Amino acid sequence: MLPNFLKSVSHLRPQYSRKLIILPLATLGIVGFLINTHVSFISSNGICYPQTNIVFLKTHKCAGSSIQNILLRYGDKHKLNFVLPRSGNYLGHPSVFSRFMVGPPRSFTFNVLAHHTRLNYNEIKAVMPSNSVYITIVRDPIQIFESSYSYYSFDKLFKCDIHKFIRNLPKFSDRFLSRRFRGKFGANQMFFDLGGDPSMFKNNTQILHYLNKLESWFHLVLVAERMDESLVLLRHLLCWDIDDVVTFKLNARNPIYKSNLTETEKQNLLRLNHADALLYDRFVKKFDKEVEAFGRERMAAETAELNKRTLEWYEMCVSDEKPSNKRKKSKHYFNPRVMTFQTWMNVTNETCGSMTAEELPFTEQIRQRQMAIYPQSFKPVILRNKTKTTKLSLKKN
Ligand SMILES: *[C@@H]1O[C@H](CO)[C@@H](O)[C@H](O)[C@H]1NC(C)=O
Ligand SMILES: *[C@@H]1O[C@H](CO)[C@@H](O)[C@H](O)[C@H]1NC(C)=O
Ligand SMILES: *[C@@H]1O[C@H](CO)[C@@H](O)[C@H](O)[C@H]1NC(C)=O
Ligand SMILES: *[C@@H]1O[C@H](CO)[C@@H](O)[C@H](O)[C@H]1NC(C)=O
Ligand SMILES: CC(=O)N[C@H]1CO[C@H](CO)[C@@H](O)[C@@H]1O
Repeated sequence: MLPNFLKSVSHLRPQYSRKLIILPLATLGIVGFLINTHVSFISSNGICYPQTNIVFLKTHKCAGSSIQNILLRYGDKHKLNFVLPRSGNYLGHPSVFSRFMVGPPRSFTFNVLAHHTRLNYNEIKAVMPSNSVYITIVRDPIQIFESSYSYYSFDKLFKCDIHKFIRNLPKFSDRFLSRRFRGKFGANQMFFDLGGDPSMFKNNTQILHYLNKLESWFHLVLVAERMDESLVLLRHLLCWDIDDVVTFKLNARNPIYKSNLTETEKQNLLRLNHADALLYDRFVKKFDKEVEAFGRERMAAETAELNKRTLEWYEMCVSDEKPSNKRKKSKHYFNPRVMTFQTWMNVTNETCGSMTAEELPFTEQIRQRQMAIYPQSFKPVILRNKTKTTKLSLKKN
């Protein structure tokens, strides 16, 4: 007899063969126990079970595109089901995630959520399997703000360049400083993306309370400045192969647009992004502990191996890096400062294609596949009437 939790696992993952499920049977108990204790899925005899139910909360300007690419690749390869909007690449935001943004999971199971949304933990929990692994990524808030300033044209939002903006910080009203570009982008971006309400930004008690919640929800919080270690921890958490976590760091900011802030300017920006500063500090400390627990030497060996593998793939796949081209009719916010990878014309390896794929076309390809198999996994079509909106098929059950 299969124990109950195993039945639910085999039920949730029809795409995996029996063998894969039986093989780690003896260790599943340990894995099941370790699932809540963060980065140590591998049991003492070295057998672990590949995780296929994953929530990646993609924070803005945190190198999240690299992690997203890894998840899209893996999910595409293993025919997993994605939580996807009917079009585009946003699930809400600035509105927080809601189960009504996607079809109700009944005859199918969602496996991966890897697209931009604003966290509402309970709503995500309502559509994702209960054994999902929750991941997000943080980055130095000064870098995020500086990067956002050029990427999202904050010069228009705040009507001045970043240096003047910082100089005038004490003169600006709270209301002015809480502006968000397109309602989405502004100060304390990570906190905002992770579902924190801007009303909390100045209250330490509330910030710390929310950070405790985040810490209890996420199995692993990656650190953008420490991408190699992050990828190694991610690989072990998910029990994936090394090639699964190779990434070429897509969406990097074009170096010619890098600005140059003084130490004082940085300190002032940190005060503006106070909630994010506390968040970053908390999760970097936690990350340090996890690397420590993983073992420093073991980590050094594994990051070296990953870098070697990444270089091999890069040399095989990438011929050049160029600014991305504006796609006609794209609703996606376009910025010419984003670099993309060009692949060799003579290399046909499919993995090269997916490793260098941009988010939108890759998402579209996955959506088409999933739409053909599980059209009901997408938000039901809404018939719009002049006066009222009718939701179809949501009310059943
Ligand atoms: C901060 O939030 C806590 C808890 O909601 C509240 O008791 C306290 O009065 C707030 N502090 C300030 C300065 O608003
Ligand atoms: C592809 O073309 C490049 C440059 O022309 C060459 O250096 C490389 O070896 C070729 N790769 C393969 C697999 O033929
Ligand atoms: C792509 O390249 C990798 C690494 O060289 C290789 O293991 C894999 O089999 C290739 N895939 C195809 C479809 O040729
Ligand atoms: C639009 O609303 C009117 C009045 O309520 C109704 O008669 C009509 O059937 C509605 N059309 C659609 C397409 O739902
Ligand atoms: C000292 C220095 O390099 N200053 C440069 C900082 O960046 C601005 C533009 O972003 C340049 O105009 C300055 O020369």
